[in-house]
Amino acid sequence: MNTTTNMRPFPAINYSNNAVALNEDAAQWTYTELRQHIDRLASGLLGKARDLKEERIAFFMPASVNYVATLLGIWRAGGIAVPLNIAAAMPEIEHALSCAKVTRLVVGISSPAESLTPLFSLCRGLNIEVLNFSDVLSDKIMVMPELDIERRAMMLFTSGTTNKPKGVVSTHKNIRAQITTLLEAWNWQVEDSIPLFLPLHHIHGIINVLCCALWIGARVTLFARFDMGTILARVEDRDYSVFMAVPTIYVKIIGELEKLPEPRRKRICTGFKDMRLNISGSAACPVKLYNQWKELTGQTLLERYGMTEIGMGISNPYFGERRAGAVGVPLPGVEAELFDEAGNIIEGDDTPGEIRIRGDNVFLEYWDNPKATEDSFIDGWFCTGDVAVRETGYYRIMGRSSVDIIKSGGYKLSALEIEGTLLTHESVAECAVIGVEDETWGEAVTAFVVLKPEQVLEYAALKRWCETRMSPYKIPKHLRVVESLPRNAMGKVMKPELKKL
Ligand code: MLC
Ligand code: AMP
Repeated sequence: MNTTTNMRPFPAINYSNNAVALNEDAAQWTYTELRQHIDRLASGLLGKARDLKEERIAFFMPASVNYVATLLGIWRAGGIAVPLNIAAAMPEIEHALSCAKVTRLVVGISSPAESLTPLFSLCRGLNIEVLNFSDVLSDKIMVMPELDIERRAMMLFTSGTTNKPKGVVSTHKNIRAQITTLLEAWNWQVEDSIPLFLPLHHIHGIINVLCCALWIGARVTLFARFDMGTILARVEDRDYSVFMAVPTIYVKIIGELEKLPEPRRKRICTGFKDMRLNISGSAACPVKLYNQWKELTGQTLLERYGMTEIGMGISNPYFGERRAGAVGVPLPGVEAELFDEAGNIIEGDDTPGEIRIRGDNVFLEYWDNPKATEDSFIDGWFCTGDVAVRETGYYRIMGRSSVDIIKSGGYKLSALEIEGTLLTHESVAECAVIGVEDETWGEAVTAFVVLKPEQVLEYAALKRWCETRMSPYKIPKHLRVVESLPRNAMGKVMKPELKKL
């Protein structure tokens, strides 16, 4: 394959298309208009340079046309896009900016300036230039660099079994593979219309929704947050043909539908039924939820499995059986196998093992962390840490090899990172964080704390304390103050024992 292609951000996007690419509030942007916006942003970032040469450019913006232009503009100009979590606390943003060695940060024009003051002073301290989106737009369109497809394109931060999140670096080739497999597997159509309400610092929103839709030429309606009222009203109006969400969102929608008067509930359910596809992913979809959704809307949820490092790996089929509680079969172009503890491939069904993945979809590296990168690959296979079993060829996720990873509402959280922060609380002597099964969140973050002598700690006070130190979704939902933590002979906390409590 010729790898030095005319690798504009999306070679397959038809920018001369006068169809609507993006809806934001009442505004519509055609593909032609979007292209102009991207080119102006890319040109502004380039200035006199011919190529951004993998400069890490961060951006802090809710889902918006400006967000899309920044992401695609950085790709077009040869930079590495670092989308930041707009709900993150300052210490988390500081970690991302300094880990990625970001040199410039683009902020959205609609953000009220005073809320950005802490971010601005943080950037000053880190010597990062802050740019306002509208000031970057250039009227003079520059010649864009020809990019090798193997070049780095994006860095997303993911929590893991380490204290601080790692920067997952994907190349243009990885991103292309992650998109094209889904276009094929899920039968994306140019006529498709999809709402995008997921956070845009993770692949679910970025790749599965935004990039797939734009690549095929479909329409994306952007929401700065999960605005259930407006989204359900649009579903009722038959605005969308595809819907992608995490299980928590389906749980929340069902809760809302149950509160609505019968005629309206029916109209919204028919809106879902008439779509061509409803997808659930990022966390396990319980069989109960799959059945409830089917009963309520007539839609058979398509569940799939993915990870920041690999994009999507395994999916139930678009045509064919979508099995409850299973994530399906490997996607086109993705190699997936189960491995036993001795490192052998498990042939056949019914024996659990670790999912390992190979293919162009698999990321390049953890940024500036060759040790973590090396440790996560064995013989070219990326080791996901997820355990699954095959049943008549379909993969069923059984859990994770680490108790230190929690999935809450689709977000992957590191118990160690949360523990590390809680340990800086003046009243806390020891702590252990686990995920406890929860109908809405999948797992609810629960903190077990041993206090220093003569200290007291109420949940409300701890929550307030956490608010400036971690993203809202990491804040423990439950606090248990205990006399001591159960430890094994090596002194390690026995988290399974805590789960029993
Ligand atoms: C919000 N809250 C959460 C939470 N989200 N608590 C725990 N876990 C979460 N995920 C809390 C807030 O702190 C707040 O608490 C209260 O819930 C209401 O906040 P909200 O912002 O109004 O909630 P809502 O908008 O309903 O958000 C829920 C959600 C959101 C499900 C829409 O969490 C979300 O967008 N999740 C998706 C994450 C995602 O995209 N993951 C994909 C990663 S990529 P309080 O106490 O202040 O009221 C990946 C790979 C793959 O996993 O396979 O896709
Ligand atoms: P992230 O690192 O945020 O990309 O999260 C990836 C993790 O989400 C995977 O390693 C799995 O543990 C989990 N995950 C994603 N999809 C599913 C699914 N359908 N069922 C169970 N777990 C899932």
